[in-house]
Amino acid sequence: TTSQPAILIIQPLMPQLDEKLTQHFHCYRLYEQPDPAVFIARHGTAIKAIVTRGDVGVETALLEQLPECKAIAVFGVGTDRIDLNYAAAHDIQISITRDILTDDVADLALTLTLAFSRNLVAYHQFAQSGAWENNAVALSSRASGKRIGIAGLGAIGLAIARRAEAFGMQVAYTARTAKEVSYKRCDNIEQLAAFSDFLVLALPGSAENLQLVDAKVLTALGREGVLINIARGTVINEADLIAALQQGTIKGAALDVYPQEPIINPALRQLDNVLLTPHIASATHETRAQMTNNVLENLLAYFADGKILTAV
Ligand code: 8YV
Repeated sequence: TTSQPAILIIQPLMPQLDEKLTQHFHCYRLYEQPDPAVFIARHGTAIKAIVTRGDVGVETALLEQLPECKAIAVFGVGTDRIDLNYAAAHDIQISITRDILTDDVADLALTLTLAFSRNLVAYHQFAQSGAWENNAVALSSRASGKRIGIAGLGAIGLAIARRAEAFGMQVAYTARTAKEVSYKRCDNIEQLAAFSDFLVLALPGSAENLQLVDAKVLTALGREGVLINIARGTVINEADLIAALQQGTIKGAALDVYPQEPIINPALRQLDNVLLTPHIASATHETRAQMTNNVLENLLAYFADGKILTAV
């Protein structure tokens, strides 16, 4: 109804979340507008808050046209596509689904690591097709004892490190500041890559990390090295990665994120030494239900007393 606060939804959300938002707020959906500029000119001043996804964000040019919008609720933890300086300068509060998805994302990082080293997908196809009846079983690689380098030791990176440790792997990391952990800290990603059998990217997709993993880093990772990405596609120079995979500069890659989701570069899709998932690290029923509640509770708190709950 019109007495409910007006919020703007930037891109399609999961149906469960969209339904809950519709119950509590007057929802405008930017992605449904035939002419977004006309829509913003007409309704921009009515918008009090935005809901967006971690992987979608909000353009600064749009925020500039929403003078009454002082809250952004992110369905996710990524704020790489939100101008935090602009938000701070204009008293715009940003909430993220802090801590909720950490374990799921770390679980996927280890799932990819183990699935890659143990040839899980190829073995499944081999068994399911009946190929086993006429063919010898190929060998895979041991994961325990191997070196795992974690780029970015935030909550997710640390959860990955703990799991890798439990699997008997040797852990090293990079981070802007040293952490109180027993793991070896490397000065930069190239050094970490040189250390690693598995190089796991767990850093934000911020400007400073744009295409951080390039030909130099991949060469350092080496012919036996595997790249795992559960962060953002933008952290990798994709052309360099594809060349490295084609030429055997690295052994392989397991990826959950890509630069232009949901499009995956066809060159990447044609390779045998990749394991690809469609950005599902946080996509469990349990986590998505909690993320949904988090977004709703942050907005309800904001409209009740002007303060979001789980700030970035
Ligand atoms: C989600 C994410 O896939 O938290 C993030 O930043 O990338 C993921 O949790 C996304 O935000 C929702 O589609």
